[in-house]
Amino acid sequence: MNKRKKILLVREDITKLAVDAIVNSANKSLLGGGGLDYVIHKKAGLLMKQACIELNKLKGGCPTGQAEVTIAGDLPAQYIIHAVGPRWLDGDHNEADLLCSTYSNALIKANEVRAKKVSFPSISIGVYAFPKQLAAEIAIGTVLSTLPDYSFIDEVVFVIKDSDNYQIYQNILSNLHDE
Ligand code: AR6
Repeated sequence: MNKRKKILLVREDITKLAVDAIVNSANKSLLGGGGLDYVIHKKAGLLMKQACIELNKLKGGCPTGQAEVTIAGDLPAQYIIHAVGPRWLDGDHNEADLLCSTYSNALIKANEVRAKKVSFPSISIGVYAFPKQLAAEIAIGTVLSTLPDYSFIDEVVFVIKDSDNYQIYQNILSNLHDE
């Protein structure tokens, strides 16, 4: 990968980060829900909510594996990329490919708004019950393999709230460094 590009791991609350774009674990309606989506909608406030309502009216929401972008409202970031990950069923419903697309499409949207620094949560591993190890491998693998394609993005930060999941990311990233 281009030496200027960085992938970082932090244990933080993603809503506190003053980066160019944070990614939200959204649902197809884009109108908010539980988990991180709830917190982001609550903290971002009415203008961001209004932008989601417009997208819902205009495009009928967002299909699984895709992403849409709005302003970040009252959050310190500039943009929110609302990415819709797959719900884990049994592994035979294209879940892995859909999660891969979710990360790629979120990066495409972030690059479109010329974001330099993009922060991702662990998409789909909460309410959508995706297995954590596989989700982390897909997240890191997709970002690593596609990051060189984006002209504006030069830093991706994985923002992990829970200690067990943080450990999973740390193990994968340190194994990569050892290779
Ligand atoms: N900062 C970073 N990560 C967080 C934060 C935070 N402030 N809060 C939670 N997480 P989830 P999903 C982590 O369930 O599985 C909603 O109803 C959390 O620990 O929010 O993609 C939507 O509307 C977990 O690891 O998203 C959808 O319907 C991760 O964020 C559905 O849930 C994602 O957990 C999406 O489910």
